[in-house]
Amino acid sequence: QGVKVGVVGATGAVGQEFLKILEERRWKLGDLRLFASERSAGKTVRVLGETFSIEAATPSRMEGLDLLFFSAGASVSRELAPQLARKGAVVIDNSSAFRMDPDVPLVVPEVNGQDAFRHRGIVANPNCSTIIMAVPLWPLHRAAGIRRVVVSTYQAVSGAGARAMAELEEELRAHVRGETYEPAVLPYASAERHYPIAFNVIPQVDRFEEAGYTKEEWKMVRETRKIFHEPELAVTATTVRVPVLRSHSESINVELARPLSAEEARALLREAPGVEVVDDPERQRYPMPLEWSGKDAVAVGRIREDLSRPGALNLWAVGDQIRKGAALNAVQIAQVLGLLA
Ligand code: A2P
Ligand code: 11C
Repeated sequence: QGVKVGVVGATGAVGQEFLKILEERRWKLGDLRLFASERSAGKTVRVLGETFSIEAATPSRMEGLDLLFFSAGASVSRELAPQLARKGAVVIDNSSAFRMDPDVPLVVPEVNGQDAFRHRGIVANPNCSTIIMAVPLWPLHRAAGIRRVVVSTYQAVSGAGARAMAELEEELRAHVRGETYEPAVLPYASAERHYPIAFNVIPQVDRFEEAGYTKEEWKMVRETRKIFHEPELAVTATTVRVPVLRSHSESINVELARPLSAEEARALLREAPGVEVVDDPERQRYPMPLEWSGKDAVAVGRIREDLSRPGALNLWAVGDQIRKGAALNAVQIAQVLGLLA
């Protein structure tokens, strides 16, 4: 008995975090199988006191599993997820492959958990920056109606993968040694030009798309509209990479139809699921990525009225993008569906 779980991309940053959450929660599983690319086949991993062999991800090997977590990139998801869904498995997909597909629910459990039940075998997990913004904005939207959101992100290098983390570290080491280091990963691996991230900020996350917005910026706009069921919601984003290893931060300006005082907003956010208010300027308390890594909640601080515009508020949100921004959100979707309990 017990649910039979597969993790596709088990050697990656999100897959590893997923296994960590499984260990913490100690659910009784019927089976646990770990998949990655052929390069990793045969490697072993210790989970829940047992040794597991990594298997190459092929559909035949995944037959019979009930619940699959995919975090191996959009092309792997596109190739494998629909076949598995057709055979009756539930796939929770962390890639961007199906997020905007009208037949696939895009779910942040604190916001639109009920949408998960409309799945036809695939549920999509949103982009990390979108999740970190959606969790604290939703209670404000419900209480006071959002008119417009202006967000700027401060995104950790781990969002761009293990190679980007190594690049930041190598650049710092080279600097200390008085040497130069030629960047090859950021802003994204296949970009024409690469820039250093140490002692720098790069106002480009992912490739450029229409209207001068990056793909990451469009994700924040389009995914938020879908999750909130507000197809016209006015959202504009500037996404920026900063020399932080883990956890994304976001400066959010939100204009409300019914003005809220900073104190009212703070009270709403204190009650909101998935949010922790860390907001005490007198004691210099506000969320920072260095202390927020590894935590489940999205932390919100610097809550204040925008004195330039009546009815608008400023917030500062920080979330562990590998945890709540990816692995934990996927686990919570499985919990909503009653597949992990
Ligand atoms: P592998 O370690 O074998 O390359 P990250 O996003 O942290 O880079 O992780 C990506 C994850 O996706 C890794 O577990 C990686 O496995 C896996 N992966 C990459 N390509 C494939 C593929 N073609 N089939 C299955 N898993 C893949
Ligand atoms: C980053 N947000 O920080 C990206 C990574 O759509 O799941 C996650 C991409 C995604 O670079």
